[in-house]
Amino acid sequence: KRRVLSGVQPSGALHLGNYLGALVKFTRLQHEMETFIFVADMHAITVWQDPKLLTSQVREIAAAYLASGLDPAKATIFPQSAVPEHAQLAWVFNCVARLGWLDRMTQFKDKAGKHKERESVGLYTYPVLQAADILVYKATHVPVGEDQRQHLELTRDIAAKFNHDFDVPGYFPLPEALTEGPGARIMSLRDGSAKMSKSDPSDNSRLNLMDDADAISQKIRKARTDPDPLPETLEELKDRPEALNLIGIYAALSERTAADVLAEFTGQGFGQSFKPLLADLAVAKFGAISGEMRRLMSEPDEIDRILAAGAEKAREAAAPTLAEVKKIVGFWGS
Ligand code: AQP
Repeated sequence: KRRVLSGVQPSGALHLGNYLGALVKFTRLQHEMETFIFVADMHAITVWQDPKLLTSQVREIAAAYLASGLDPAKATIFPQSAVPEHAQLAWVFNCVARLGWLDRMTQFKDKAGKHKERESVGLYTYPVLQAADILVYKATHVPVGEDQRQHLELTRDIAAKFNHDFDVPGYFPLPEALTEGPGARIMSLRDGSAKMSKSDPSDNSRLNLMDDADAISQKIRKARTDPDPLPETLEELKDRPEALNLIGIYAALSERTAADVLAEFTGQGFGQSFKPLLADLAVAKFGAISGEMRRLMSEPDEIDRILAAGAEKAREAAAPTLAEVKKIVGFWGS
């Protein structure tokens, strides 16, 4: 049985990378497979979140899901913390995963920087909770951006070790990361070697879904580029990461290939017509989504109703796995 599971953290404003790397794919996949999409509030608190804001941030992510086309009749949409089976399975997986495996996770190293002893334990074990998020539904497909690939490998390692250690061959599926697509890795508008990220201190580095038309146009106008004209082939852009990124964004937003977009602008500089047209594209796309998000956010009860119904369905799907796992592990009363 093919099942999709993915989620986004309510830890700040959603940006173009989240939209193209994740949300667009969720919307497409809901028509192909049984789909579970959660709001990762338990992951969000691995770094400090203001308790007064967290609930509204959860609603905002839910609104972004709905505004970008997720249909609650097709996809199960729910807050992670409303399904305690995630955390319960995560504990078992904490005892399956090895320290050496987690020590290799580059995202932790990037986020923790020089002072890892000051980070929460949760930030370190976050990929183990992620494995539980996925496997508690025995999900087979996980649509994520390229930056999550290593965590997906870890999920597969945990699934395989659990199946082996407890002698239950094939019990957990080895889920597949769906990272392909034009938005797999959107880079910062200020630095073509860094990914576009919620936690980048510079707001000019990213296009937020809720940015207004002026902000979008200004950020694109200021986006770092180089003075050279656009070449004929993508191959010639390989040492020009900022240029390549903008072409990729244009292609993803207009649903064309990067080669096709490049051909249209060959010989021109960025300022001439490329950047103004890219701004128009982004304003049209984001304007429609943020307008719908605002409308949804003005009806929090409606969002809460969708989340509560989703949580109930998700628990129905997760509970049998947890009951089986307890039996497999040998816990009392199972
Ligand atoms: N730049 C990106 N390009 C493509 N996909 C991306 N994703 C994130 N950045 C890019 C994908 O968005 C989904 C949700 O991410 P998350 O909420 O778990 O946050 P994250 O992966 O930690 O990335 P963020 O949003 O930029 O936050 P910070 O600043 O905290 O790192 C995931 O599928 C992710 O791959």
